[in-house]
Amino acid sequence: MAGTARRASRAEADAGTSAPSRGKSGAAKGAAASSAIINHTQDQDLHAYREMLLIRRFEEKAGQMYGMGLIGGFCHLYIGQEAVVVGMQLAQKEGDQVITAYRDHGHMLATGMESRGVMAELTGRQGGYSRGKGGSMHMFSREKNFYGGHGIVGAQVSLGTGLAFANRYRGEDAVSVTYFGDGAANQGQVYESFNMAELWKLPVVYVIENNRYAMGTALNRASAQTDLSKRGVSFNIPGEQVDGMDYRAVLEAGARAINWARSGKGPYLLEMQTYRYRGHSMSDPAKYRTKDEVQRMREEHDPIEQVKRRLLEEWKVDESELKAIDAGVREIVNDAADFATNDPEPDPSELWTDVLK
Ligand SMILES: Cc1ncc(C[n+]2csc(CCOP(=O)(O)OP(=O)(O)O)c2C)c(N)n1
Ligand SMILES: [Mg+2]
Repeated sequence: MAGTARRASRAEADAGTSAPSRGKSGAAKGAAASSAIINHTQDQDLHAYREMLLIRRFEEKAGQMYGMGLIGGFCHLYIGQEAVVVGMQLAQKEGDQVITAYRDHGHMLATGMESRGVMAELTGRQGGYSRGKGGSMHMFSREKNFYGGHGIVGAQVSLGTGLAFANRYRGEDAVSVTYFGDGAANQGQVYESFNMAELWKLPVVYVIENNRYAMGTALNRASAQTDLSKRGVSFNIPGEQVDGMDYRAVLEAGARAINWARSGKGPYLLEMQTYRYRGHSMSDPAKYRTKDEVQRMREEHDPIEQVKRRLLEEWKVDESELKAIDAGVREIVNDAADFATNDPEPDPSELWTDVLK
């Protein structure tokens, strides 16, 4: 991919918002990787606040840019689900792999991929992670161990299981963190993957992001068993339901699951109970649920507001500190949007590169 997107913008590096391996989060990450008992610290809350806010603001900006016609094709926003990827990323260690579906911008930012490169891919510019040829659903970073971005529902579950197989085959201790939705949980290949993963004790953590809807279909209209943590039972895969709106709960369960997988015990399943605030994609007015339902989730469970309240009321962090974080995040996102608006489109000769022959 083009060097422009790869380089951290100065604002991004200054604010320490991208990779959890940088700055203050290092200690938290080490603790999570070595033990299931997590000491929640002020630094960890500040880190999570910053990371979740970056995803939220990035997605809001992507929504605006889509509305302005700068982004073509489909665009699936992650707003409301931020605590899932941020908590899981804190539980991971360097080298662990991430793979997910099409609602993927949050996952990319959490792995430390740069806002500029992600936004420029959305607008189809040459500085994008796939040189502007992939768009929202086709972005990868070998450097950050992000394996996409997949538009075929459930397909990434077999691919993520394959990553775990490769880790085992090569004798590497990396864990594959494989995300999928509540809708994808009804896909056949998910269960073929579960069977192989347990049979061969592959190091994979399956993270079901249960945001209660698959396009316009509520979970209970499409699933006979709505406790998705039980979906691995007939394969002997342990599972847990987790409050996916609280990054601390995600981190604790994530650390347990990752330790299990890394220590050779095989796969582990986590059902993250979460919620998406926006429609399935930008073209979905979300008429299958009430405005009250969305409002209630925002008011009572918002993952960012929870942390903000704790920082102000329990940790007694000065409001000005949070305002400085907000300003830093806005600067990164505005910079990414400017870059993605002004960067040139790929040269026509790029039509003939990266083609599988
Ligand atoms: C194999 C396949 N079938 C159907 C679709 C159309 N489709 C795209 S997203 C989606 C819903 C998936 O919902 P879920 O897994 O809950 O993920 P969410 O969008 O909620 O993140 C469907 C049916 C598809 N992309 N691929
Ligand atoms: Mg869903």
